[in-house]
Amino acid sequence: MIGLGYRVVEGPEIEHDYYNFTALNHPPGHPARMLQDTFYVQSHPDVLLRTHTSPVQIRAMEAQPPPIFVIVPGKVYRRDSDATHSPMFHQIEGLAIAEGITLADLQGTLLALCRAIFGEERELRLRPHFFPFTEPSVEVDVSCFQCGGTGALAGGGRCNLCKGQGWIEILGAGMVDPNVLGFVEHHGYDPERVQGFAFGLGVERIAMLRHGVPDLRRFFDNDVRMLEQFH
Ligand code: 2NM
Repeated sequence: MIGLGYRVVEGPEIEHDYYNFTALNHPPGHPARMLQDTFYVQSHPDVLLRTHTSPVQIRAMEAQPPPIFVIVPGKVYRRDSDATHSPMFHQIEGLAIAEGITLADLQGTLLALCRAIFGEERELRLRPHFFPFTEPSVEVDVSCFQCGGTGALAGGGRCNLCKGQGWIEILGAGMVDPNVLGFVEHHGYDPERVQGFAFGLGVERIAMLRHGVPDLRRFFDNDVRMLEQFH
């Protein structure tokens, strides 16, 4: 992403409701705001542990007028715990805002990112989805790097990684909703003049896929025998 002209930005893990939800176009009753999903600070009902790294992108836009190209890695927190969900995990989100940015730019950028992670032979598939902060929104699949996208293994059996589908879901993305830009309009983001895309991926999920790790919790046990396998 540095090679594509992005700058790495970090921000606070303890956030205000405004940056985590309101400025990201989550209406007042949105389910992600509920106590079951979000860790709130008991004495300060508007203060929470960030549930995604997107609030940093609002802060980045407040600090710099467009054009902006930023990539945001960091810890995020959700009230969820099983083999594929940890109450703390890591996300990487990207944001590109300028005049004339289109969904085609999003596709090319994600293709470069996904080929850098999973190999130069990979292809992408975009499926329609919904996120509060992007319109349109997509979920993105990469062609399976174990079976080459065929869904079948050399021996004749069904590929276990992609379950015979040939595709694996790796991230969410979309064109930033003009409502989001409206919250930073007074910092130079005129929704009638600039537009752009955003995307987000779960770091542990990608690492599990790439390295065949069966349980997400192994990343956080601090057992050096687990970590030493990946020199
Ligand atoms: C995702 C999927 C789609 C996203 C949107 C924004 C912002 F701040 F521009 F509105 N940041 N990140 C985004 C969009 C994140 O993660 C799955």
